[in-house]
Amino acid sequence: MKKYNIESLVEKTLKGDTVSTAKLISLCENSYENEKIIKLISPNLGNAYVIGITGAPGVGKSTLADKLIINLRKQNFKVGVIAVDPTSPFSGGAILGDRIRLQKHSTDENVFIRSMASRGHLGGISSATGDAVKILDAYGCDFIFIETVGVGQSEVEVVKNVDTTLVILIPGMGDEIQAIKAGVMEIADVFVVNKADKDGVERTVLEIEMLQNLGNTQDRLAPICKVIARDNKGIGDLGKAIHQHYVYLQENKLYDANRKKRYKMELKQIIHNKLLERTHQLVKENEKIEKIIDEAYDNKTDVYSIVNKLLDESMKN
Ligand SMILES: Nc1nc2c(ncn2[C@@H]2O[C@H](COP(=O)(O)OP(=O)(O)O)[C@@H](O)[C@H]2O)c(=O)[nH]1
Ligand SMILES: [Mg+2]
Repeated sequence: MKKYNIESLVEKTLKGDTVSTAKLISLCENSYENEKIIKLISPNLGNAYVIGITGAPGVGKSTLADKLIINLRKQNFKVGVIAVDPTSPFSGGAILGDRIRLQKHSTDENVFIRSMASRGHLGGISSATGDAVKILDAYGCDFIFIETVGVGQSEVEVVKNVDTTLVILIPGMGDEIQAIKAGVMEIADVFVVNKADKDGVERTVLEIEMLQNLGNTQDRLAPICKVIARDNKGIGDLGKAIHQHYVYLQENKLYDANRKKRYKMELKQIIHNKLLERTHQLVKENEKIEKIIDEAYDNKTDVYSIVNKLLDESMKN
């Protein structure tokens, strides 16, 4: 791989250079120098407010993000978007649609849009998006949106890494709401019923309320916003609901607490990945391992003693 001057890329990113920012995200995505990159930008992190947008394909996540961005741009905020693309070939059309829909902003240097494949990342998509969020934060974004299809566990992990999670539903999804409730009900900070131009909006709202009342142990009920993203209707109220969630977090000392919790999760994840890497290294085919296996095979030593010895040696390095 080509050699990159990481220091210079970081310096330019901190000054708001878009090309360097995109390059750093790509490098991190490929696990190239990501430790160095994150270390260098760390003193400049923590300013961006991160919003997750999750929901089934086609519910209008991109359309909604687009409208929220327009509002934020009117207030002169700098915005980043990370769209986690499902790699399923069936969603090819949706991905293309996304690009076109969000393209409008591509001439605006205060809107940075980035697509990421949901598979093929060494540390998992949540760590890949985590790094991208940090880089966009360093780049100077005030708000960062992460759009993800709320289906798999890994996507749920992604939205656990945000300040406010929007769960998007549309009318006529009764069964789907039931099906997704387990994973999604508790991560929703704000519910959005999009496509409120269609029949069955009140029913969907009612279904959400029923599920909320069922197992609710939280002291805060996620508000339900009815919007027509396509026609820019209800976006102002949704913006207010997001802001109110931010105020709620601050007033209840949850803003920092949640971020610390996330930091702990990230620590665990990185330790896990590093140990896994080390595990592979430890049992890699080599003379030493073969000798150990021979000894174990001849009952000269037991497996636990071997493991403890290997781990001790490895930790010293
Ligand atoms: N009827 C209606 N269609 C909408 C609305 N919002 C978005 N759409 C359409 O729904 C389709 C999917 O939107 P998209 O934003 O790509 O959904 P995503 O896959 O969740 O990102 C597009 O054809 C949009 O024009 C809405 O409020 N009402
Ligand atoms: Mg989309």
